[in-house]
Amino acid sequence: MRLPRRKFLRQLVTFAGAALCLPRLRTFAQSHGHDGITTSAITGLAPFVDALRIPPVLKPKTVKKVDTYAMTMQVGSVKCHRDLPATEIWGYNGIFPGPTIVAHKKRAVSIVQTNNLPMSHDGHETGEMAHMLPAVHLHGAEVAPDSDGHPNDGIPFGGGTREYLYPNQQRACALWYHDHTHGKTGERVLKGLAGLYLLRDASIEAKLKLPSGAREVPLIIQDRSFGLDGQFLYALNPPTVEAGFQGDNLLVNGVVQPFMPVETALYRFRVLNGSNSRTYKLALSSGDPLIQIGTDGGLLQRPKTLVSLDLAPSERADIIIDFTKLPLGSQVVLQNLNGAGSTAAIMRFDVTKRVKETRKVPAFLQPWEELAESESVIVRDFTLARQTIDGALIWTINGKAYDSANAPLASPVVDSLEHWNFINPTNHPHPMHLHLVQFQVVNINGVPQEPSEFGWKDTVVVPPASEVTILVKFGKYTGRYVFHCHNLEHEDFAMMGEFQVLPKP
Ligand SMILES: [Cu+2]
Repeated sequence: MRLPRRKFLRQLVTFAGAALCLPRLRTFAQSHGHDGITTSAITGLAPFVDALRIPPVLKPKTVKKVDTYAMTMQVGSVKCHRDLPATEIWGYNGIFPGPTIVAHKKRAVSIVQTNNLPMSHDGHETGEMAHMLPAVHLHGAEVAPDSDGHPNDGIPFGGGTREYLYPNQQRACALWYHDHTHGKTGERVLKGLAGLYLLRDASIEAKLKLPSGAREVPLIIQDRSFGLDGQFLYALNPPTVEAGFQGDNLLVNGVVQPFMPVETALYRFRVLNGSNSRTYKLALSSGDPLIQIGTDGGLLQRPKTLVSLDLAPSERADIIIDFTKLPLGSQVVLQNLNGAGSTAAIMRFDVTKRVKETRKVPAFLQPWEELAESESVIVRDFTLARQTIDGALIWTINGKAYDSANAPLASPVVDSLEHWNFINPTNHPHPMHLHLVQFQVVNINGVPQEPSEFGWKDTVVVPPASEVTILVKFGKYTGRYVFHCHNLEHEDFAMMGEFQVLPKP
């Protein structure tokens, strides 16, 4: 769907104005502070009373050496906490979070997505809003444009389908698939449309003897607020458009502050911040370190031993926690040092069984391939701004609100290197995400960085009043892709642009 700019801006105003008839809105429960926190009607949920759930791994049907899957976007129901009624969700295959896909390097995956979501969720989605068709984006993937979930490539309601083809030629890493409806991403991801996609490379991971099987655990961290009826609260009021939605309950894999029994062993956690706008600072209550072995784009060169780890929306961290030295009965809380009260604790590990651990954290993980800066030819500046247009607050890149009818903001050439400077004069952080590529962080506020310390990234936080420079290598794919802030309310309110990769002249 291509909307002329004026029409798009009108739609934005309508969207902002339409907040009062958004599904599941509970106006009595809304906070109007400036932090974007939506206050639950149900407070004081007891932490650590429900066990961590692990999203099921979907089994592929294999056709001609391509792992093929079929998924259906549909309404489902989930118990997020012992003391909450069931919550209605929108999920891939009707579950929250969606099923995990395990893919293998150099082996393609095809996923046919079917849209059986309700066209009129609560009778209010009419007119232009009803035409916001869901697109599925595999975050972090190097794919052809028609499989990237561009907002123009939405899947029709009423059983429409689209096939996404993922070649999996890139470095192994944890990716995630999620809804990418323009103007509705925040609401639809919050309703549950997100899942993990683990791309493995047996030739590297087996040699490292990393914890595996039941000791490799996905942790999708999200925040939600609940109405008295147990439903997710979501409203686009000025504070949430300003700061992004923040819930006052922390969930892991769809469960409010779960507990997880562990043995005295090493565990590998594939952590994803799947929240709309909340940034976590992870730490262990035991004072033990988090050993980070990977980032968005795969394994680091060497493990990093961290007292705490910051994770912005859509960032992933591959971490090892060593429980070997803890006495039986120990309880270790995974904390959020950025939080307070109900948002200070994420989950708890309970040491319940003594075993002998033979694995060790490898000293070296994989060789680092530094992009050579001297080859970089093009430098582009992107200024991130908060603006008011026609009375509505929106977020822009280089003065432009996203509109797929706009000319691309950048036109790199295949196989070229570019410096992209993100300049953030606002008082909010913006986790900037580029589709298609993994990049390297080379400079922050004029200070050169050691890119290997950051690892391969597809999302980088640009702090308030800061400037971050990344080095990007555009590969073989040509065509139009988006880049945007991954604070989903900022994204929905237009902090998104396109780049068009051109063939060699
Ligand atoms: Cu932002």
